Amino acid sequence: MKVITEITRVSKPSIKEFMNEFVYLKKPVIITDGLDLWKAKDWNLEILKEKIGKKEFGFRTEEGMQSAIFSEMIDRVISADSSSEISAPYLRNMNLIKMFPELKDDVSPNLLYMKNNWRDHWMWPKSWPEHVSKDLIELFISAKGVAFPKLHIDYWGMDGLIAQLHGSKEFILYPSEDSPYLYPSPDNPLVSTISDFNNPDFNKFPELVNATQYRFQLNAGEILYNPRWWHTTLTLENSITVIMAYWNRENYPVFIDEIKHAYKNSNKLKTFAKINYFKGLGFLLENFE
Ligand SMILES: O=C(O)CCC(=O)C(=O)O
Ligand SMILES: [Fe+2]
Repeated sequence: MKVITEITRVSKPSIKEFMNEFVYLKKPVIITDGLDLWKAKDWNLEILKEKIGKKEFGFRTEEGMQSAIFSEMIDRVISADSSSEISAPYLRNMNLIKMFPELKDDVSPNLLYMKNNWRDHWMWPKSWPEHVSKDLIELFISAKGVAFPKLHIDYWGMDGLIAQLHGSKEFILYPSEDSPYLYPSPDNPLVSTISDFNNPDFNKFPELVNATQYRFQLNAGEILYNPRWWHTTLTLENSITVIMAYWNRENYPVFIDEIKHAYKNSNKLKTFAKINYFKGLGFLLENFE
């Protein structure tokens, strides 16, 4: 298996450069300084604890949603870093605006690199599909040593803008065309059945030798653009990350396929109307963007 530890890093690219050199070519990139206007770039765990306090909140786990008290969980994350006995769960995929509206001003204005995100167009529906609602910003908080559970490709055909606000993470990426070498699960082709990438079992997964792994660190203040590649993470230092879904002409056909699949058992007429609305919107955006 080829391992590449370099990823292109660019400082304040113009939106045109970002689109032409990365989005349309489906190439990942780290923008080293795109978060200047966000107060969130100065966040740390203590600041979030102070802002949110004892609020009850929900986070996603492999076993389903779990709820907890925010300040207590942050204390657990902080102590997990210095103790080998205490562990803290990955507080992940939290809907920032919905759950923590008090943080909204800190993640405004919209990032420059979200400018051509079709999701943000005024004609994009506000609340459908409901899992990828227009203003969704997902928040992730993790202690050093915590890993994302699976190598995967994101749902809904989305690309991702991943803003590292505090601490650092190691990212492992594989190009989307490496899918044949990554043993996708028979139940879910977007999730790989390989779990250990430090010491992969090449006897069990012989095709993996043909894949190209990109492995690099994402540091505080940086934004990673992931063009719908396979990805997973390991937290290197206590971390706060936000992720925003991104659609444009290059991944829109996959989005349309995914909504067709996801709603295949729903009301046929309504789904048909909605899919056609999205198809029409795609045509307009592609031709008049
Ligand atoms: O751990 C991370 O930052 C990645 C999260 C992710 O890929 C996801 O939620 O889809
Ligand atoms: Fe993901």
